[in-house]
Amino acid sequence: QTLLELAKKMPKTELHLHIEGTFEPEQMFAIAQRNHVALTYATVDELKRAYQFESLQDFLDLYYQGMSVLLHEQDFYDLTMAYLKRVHDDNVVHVEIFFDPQAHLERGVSFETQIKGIYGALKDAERDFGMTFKLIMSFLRHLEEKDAFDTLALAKPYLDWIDGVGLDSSEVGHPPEKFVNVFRECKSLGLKVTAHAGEEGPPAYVWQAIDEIGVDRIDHGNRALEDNNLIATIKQKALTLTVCPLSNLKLRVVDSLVEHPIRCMLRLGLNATVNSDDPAYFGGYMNDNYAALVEETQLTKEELYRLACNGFEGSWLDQPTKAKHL
Ligand code: ES4
Ligand code: ZN
Repeated sequence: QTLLELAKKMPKTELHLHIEGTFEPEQMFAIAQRNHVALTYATVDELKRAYQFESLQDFLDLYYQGMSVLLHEQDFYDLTMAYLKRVHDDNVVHVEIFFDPQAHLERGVSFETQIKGIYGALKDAERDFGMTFKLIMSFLRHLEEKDAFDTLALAKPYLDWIDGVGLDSSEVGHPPEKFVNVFRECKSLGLKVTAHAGEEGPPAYVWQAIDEIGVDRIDHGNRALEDNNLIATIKQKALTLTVCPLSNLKLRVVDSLVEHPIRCMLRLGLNATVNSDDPAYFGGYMNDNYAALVEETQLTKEELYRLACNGFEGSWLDQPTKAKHL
């Protein structure tokens, strides 16, 4: 069996996935039509041609536009279920997915509408596919900390459904320290904490995520490799990095997968994992990310196993459930 076959067949986790980033153009047009809302693009092809990004912000502009057709609980259910079905085929057995409540609240879509749709699909996938899941509410870092506190208040009735909180959107200019107080409150409520750091932002932002926020893991973390003390700290704390190869390529974080830092992270003893981030926009789901690594880098069988194992180890599953998957 080839490495590629092995990569496709092995059980995998997805720890860095924005549910709004799984919105495929075909489904986007279908939901736009049934909700009687207009998209800026006339056809699926025209929309797909716009998926050429020079930076994170380029992508985010389209990402917020795309999700604007999501209005009803059924829309959130359909979006989530389409994704879960798709990655069930990739043998993803555990998912930890982000949603961006503030991006929908500002359009008048209630917290309840969003979470009932998303959670409903997750529960159905658990029943039908044996998939396990965690749900992560992410704060938009381009907004103020006050807005994050308001969102947390809306989430209070649903804390049984929410396992953790994250921090995403435009990184540069919005350092983790901007959100220390709200993350402190989240931790006191028993929520796990993660943050996007070191995707475009400097090592200082990764330091803040660790020292000031006290994250349980780091989303991306690419630029942590610029600082040897930071590498040593991530290793000493055994923090998992949720790395997204095709995302990094599409958003020009790396020029090619040959120079992608993920193998370097493994060599340094860091707990790197493979994830798809926003698969509908970045050209691939879980197995596409693994396939690209196998084909473009000189990935070994040991590294392949290590990446998959790191996914289970870095997940927020309890030990018995992890063991059941392996
Ligand atoms: C995101 Cl790749 C990435 N980075 C930051 N925020 C995001 N939201 C959705 N995808
Ligand atoms: Zn992300």
